[in-house]
Amino acid sequence: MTRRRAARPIARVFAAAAVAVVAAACLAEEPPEWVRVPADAFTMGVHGGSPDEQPPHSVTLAAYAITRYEVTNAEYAEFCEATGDAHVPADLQGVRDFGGWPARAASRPAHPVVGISWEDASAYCRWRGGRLPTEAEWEKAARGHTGRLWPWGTEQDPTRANTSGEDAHPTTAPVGSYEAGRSPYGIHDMAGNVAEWVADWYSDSYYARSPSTDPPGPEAGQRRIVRGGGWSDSLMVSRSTRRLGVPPSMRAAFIGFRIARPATD
Ligand SMILES: [Ca+2]
Repeated sequence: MTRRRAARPIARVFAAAAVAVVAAACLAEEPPEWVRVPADAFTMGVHGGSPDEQPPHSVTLAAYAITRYEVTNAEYAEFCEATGDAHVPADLQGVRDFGGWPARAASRPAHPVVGISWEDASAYCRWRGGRLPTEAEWEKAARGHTGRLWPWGTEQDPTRANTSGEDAHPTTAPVGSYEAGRSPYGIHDMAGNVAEWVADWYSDSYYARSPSTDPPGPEAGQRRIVRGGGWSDSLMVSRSTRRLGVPPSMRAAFIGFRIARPATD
């Protein structure tokens, strides 16, 4: 984990200039693209996976919307410009080719934002008028109704997602780079690229007692959940049912997020 550094005056000048460039570039962009997921039931969890993925059980969700892509550096830079130092991503100069912030946003605007905590992600979602998806909403958006293991189906195909077994992108890829890896709802990068924060606390026994309608997750816990695996994970870790609990303060180079909100129609 990288600790947030206090910005010195010259660094603040550079930061303001770089953010201004990024923000100017963003003015002409579309707002986040939303995908509506209709109200109905799906199977959550899987036989034969890790113990915390079992038992598979039917879950019915109200209609909701979720963003087609992971939140990008350029989108997150707008948030930083509006909120100052409160939610600046971690400096990742020691991690592969990521570099610091805001230089990272300027050099890789279409890549998913990384180095943000669960609270950073939650605050961003509120700022955009949404929230993090629940764990159930995330899994339904990833695999649909047919019990798929990955968003595209049950075939173990490393060319359909940015994971550790795929060489075109050593770390993150621009969001939406894997057209053939889309979920049944046309949502991108639900396997790989960055693992994604969801709203719920983690409990390894939750599936045995969770409500069958709109499960909100445990009331309390020590870890939050990330889903879908990232660029440094194997394809097996990127399965749509795989659950990972991590400290909510973790600000890692492989964790990002996307936004959800209630359906409006
Ligand atoms: Ca992802």
